[in-house]
Amino acid sequence: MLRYLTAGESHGKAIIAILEGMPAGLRIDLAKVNHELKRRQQGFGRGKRMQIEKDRAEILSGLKNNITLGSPLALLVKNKDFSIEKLQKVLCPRPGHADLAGLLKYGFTDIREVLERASARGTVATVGIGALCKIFLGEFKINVSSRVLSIAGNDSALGMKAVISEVIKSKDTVGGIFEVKATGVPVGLGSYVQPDKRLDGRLAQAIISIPGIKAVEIGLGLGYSVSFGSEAHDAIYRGYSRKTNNAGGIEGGISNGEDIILRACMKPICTLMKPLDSVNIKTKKPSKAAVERSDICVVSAAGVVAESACAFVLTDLMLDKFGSDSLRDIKENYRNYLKRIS
Ligand code: EPS
Repeated sequence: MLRYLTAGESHGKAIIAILEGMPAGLRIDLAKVNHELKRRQQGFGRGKRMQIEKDRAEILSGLKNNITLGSPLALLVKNKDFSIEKLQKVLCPRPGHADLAGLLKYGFTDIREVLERASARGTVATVGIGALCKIFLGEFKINVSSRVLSIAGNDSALGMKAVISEVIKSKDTVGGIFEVKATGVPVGLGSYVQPDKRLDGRLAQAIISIPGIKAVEIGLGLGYSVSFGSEAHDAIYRGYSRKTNNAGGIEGGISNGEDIILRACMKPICTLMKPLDSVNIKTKKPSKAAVERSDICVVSAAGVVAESACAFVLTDLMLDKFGSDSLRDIKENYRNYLKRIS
């Protein structure tokens, strides 16, 4: 089983991740990891923090001569803005953020103690882990990518840019929809035998856990609700080929060999420069919500994070199906499997 744990606060010393279960014998190119971290920092509508940070990973364990040993990989990304001890208290919870629920749950008297860990800065860890998984998947010619489909309902490149520009001027924030696509995925990952083994269930869980993600659909998704069975399902032709992919590459919780396609919706960032009504947690009097440095639109960065979440799930299921100790053995099993189903 592939598993990971992350640690780190937004303005703490570093973001840390430990990945356990990666097989021995995989060459890790750190430049590829750093490339993914850089992609996460980009996109029109990013805030000032991204001009401060230059996210770069160090791998502290699990490698010898850049080859995995099968032991846990520990990844560290240092924060340049390490100001957690100096930052002032936050007293007015931002609607939509973890602020109020987190404060009440843990019994804090300063919202900063919630937001430091709830921050989407933690997605650095997801992307670091995802980058390692993408390197593994690359050995099997599996590729995971993403693209922004719309921002506030605008689906042209010009329209998306224009709406973000407007929102920057009006000091608001905006969300949108992105798509993740995985190509080269073999038939047979995941299973219908238990709910927690279903590929669609695993992907949905991994993606909706990304901060700000409010909906996930696979393939035709919500479109199934307005379609007839005769037009919605992907007919099977000679050589088990398909002319359509409404299923988004998954049938019965198992990859069917077509591209895996899913879409997710990200809500607008909830730190507003023109804040909503809130209540001061000390005085209990009405007040405007806290204003913190933040972003305007991060849909494209969320797409990069979702690629990583998807890469992790696919890697775990590849290891589940083809073995988990040595890359050489896994490749041999993979080749034999492809021969059997061809
Ligand atoms: C982020 C870092 C954060 C925010 C953003 C994502 O930096 P800071 O809070 O110092 O400006 O830019 O976090 C949020 C949107 C959030 O809600 O917490 C990052 O590295 O992605």
